[in-house]
Amino acid sequence: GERADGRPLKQRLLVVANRLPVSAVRRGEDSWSLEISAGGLVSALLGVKEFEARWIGWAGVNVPDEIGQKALTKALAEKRCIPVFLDEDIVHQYYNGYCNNILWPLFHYLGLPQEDRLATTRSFQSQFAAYIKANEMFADVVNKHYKDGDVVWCHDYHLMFLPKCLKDHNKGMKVGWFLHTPFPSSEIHRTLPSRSDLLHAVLAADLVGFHTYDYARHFVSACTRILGLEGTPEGVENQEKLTRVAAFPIGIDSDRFMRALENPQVQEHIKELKETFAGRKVMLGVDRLDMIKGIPQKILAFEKFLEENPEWRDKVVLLQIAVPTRTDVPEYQKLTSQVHEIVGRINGRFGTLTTVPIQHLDRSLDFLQLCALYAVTDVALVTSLRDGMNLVSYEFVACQDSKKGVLILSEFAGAAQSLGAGAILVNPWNITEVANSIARALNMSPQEREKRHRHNFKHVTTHTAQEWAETFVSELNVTVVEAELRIKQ
Ligand code: ADQ
Repeated sequence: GERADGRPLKQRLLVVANRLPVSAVRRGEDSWSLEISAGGLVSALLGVKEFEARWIGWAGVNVPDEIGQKALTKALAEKRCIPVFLDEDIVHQYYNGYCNNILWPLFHYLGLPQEDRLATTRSFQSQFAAYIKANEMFADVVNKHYKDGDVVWCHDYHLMFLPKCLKDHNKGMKVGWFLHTPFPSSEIHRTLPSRSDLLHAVLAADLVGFHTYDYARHFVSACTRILGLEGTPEGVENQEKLTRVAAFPIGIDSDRFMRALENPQVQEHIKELKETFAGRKVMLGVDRLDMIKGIPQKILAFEKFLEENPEWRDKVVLLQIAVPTRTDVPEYQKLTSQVHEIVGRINGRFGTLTTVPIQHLDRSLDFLQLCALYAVTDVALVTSLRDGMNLVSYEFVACQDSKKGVLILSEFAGAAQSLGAGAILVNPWNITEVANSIARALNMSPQEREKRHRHNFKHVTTHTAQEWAETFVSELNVTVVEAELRIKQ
């Protein structure tokens, strides 16, 4: 619907993220099949009724020809998605290179890759140039679709240049930027050769959001120490302009998980899983196979637990579901073999003819299977070395209202700030501490489990993804209005 003045009835929200929430498969010269992938962000925004969301992003495929691009654009329009076309070289340098090989590890405290330590190396500079170019390509698409009154919400470390590109083109655009990863200490950020350019580009936004107060504080410190700007409780003073900086902890669509548990197919899966693991306690890890998730550390802690608690050896199983990601990046290939080697060794050491202590899968599970698995789990193990939030811990809690299992959670996940009182918090680098926590979780009294679960369940069901998205966007609207008032005064 439209108003009399031609503006849409609901405020339009342009959500810009590196990847569109669809997977696209080409079926012919001008035909595509599309599948919506219901990640956290998608379900968050589906629930938001005040806004009419449109998605802008890369469809994850290389489409060099015009016929294919046209057909894909048309197919995506039905899903309210607008594609940004990136060619293979840009994807290699911007996505695999600058985003995943430089910013991702740096923001998770893993440092810069050795060969790129000097800004003078060609690869760093050309990757950074590709990063800016890619961000400009996203901006072009946003500018083409933007209408007065729209809100533009940019997501994540892939698009740190986007706020600047957008504001350079149109000062009046409402632009917000949200980071899904941690923002590291300013001492880490300052090692990045392009540290200042990135900070300035983000500061062009009206509102900058992070999962936790600590990340927001690190960002403000980086701006004051590296750029010499003024930090205030509101954000960062940038000459004539205030950029508002705040924490907006994400959540999940908890109802979607709880509804799924009532689905007959899920009930059937639950029954099968219970039969398969009868007589054993189930421990669960669900992660993208990424170095930040601390998977080797988790498995080594489980080994130590088995070593020290022989009475548990045939009474517990660890199911580790690890979805392969970024398989083009060599570090990720190395991690896969490292994990396989440790799992093989431990299963060789503690397995019997009929059972193994660790079942490791290199794949993702569909939503209904995942829910069933969460529901039958006794102890979930989240041992991220760093993690912006970690939604797996939230999803586990949402599915545990009848079982009341225990969550072991890394203190370096953003979720530790919200689920800390209900979970057993651990330092994932301390293998002994994690092993002891496994023993404690398996032996915990039902009363204590109930009490801890109540705390987390309340949090997860009241701090939802929908509420997160609404809060961010309404805060962005308010921020812009306040800024206009300040200028008029
Ligand atoms: P991720 O690093 O991807 O997200 P996480 O928050 O745990 O981490 O979300 C992963 C999602 O993928 C979950 O919804 C989970 O169910 C799903 N998933 C993971 N492994 C799976 C498997 N084996 N099979 C099926 N599904 C699987 C980034 C940041 C996080 C931050 C989120 C949201 O790194 O810190 O919480 O964004 O901001």
